[in-house]
Amino acid sequence: MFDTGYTEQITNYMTSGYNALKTGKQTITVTSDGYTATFEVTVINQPAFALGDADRNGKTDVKDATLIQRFLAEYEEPGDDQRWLADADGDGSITIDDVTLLQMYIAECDVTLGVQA
Ligand SMILES: [Ca+2]
Ligand SMILES: [Ca+2]
Repeated sequence: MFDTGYTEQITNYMTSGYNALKTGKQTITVTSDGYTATFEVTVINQPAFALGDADRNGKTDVKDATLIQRFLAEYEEPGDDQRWLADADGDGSITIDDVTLLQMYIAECDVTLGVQA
């Protein structure tokens, strides 16, 4: 990356990488006319539900772990916010690791949601 000092107002652009439901640092990519620029932003608004609360009932418990297993088994399709809520370790995808981490969290093991074990 380099900075030419050249500035142009762009109106025809696309952005990607922004997830309003995810707090913390996010990298947004803006694409226009074949040029891309990335910005790092920090989202501080708290989402409506806590990470791991996949069924959005305000509690993080074994029902959430069960629901995430249902997502994994494709019995149920997670909504956009549920994709984030169910991603207990915050690595961007819903896997059995999220179920395991959530179960450990529920069992009051020394784990932190949003951090990969
Ligand atoms: Ca719940
Ligand atoms: Ca995950």
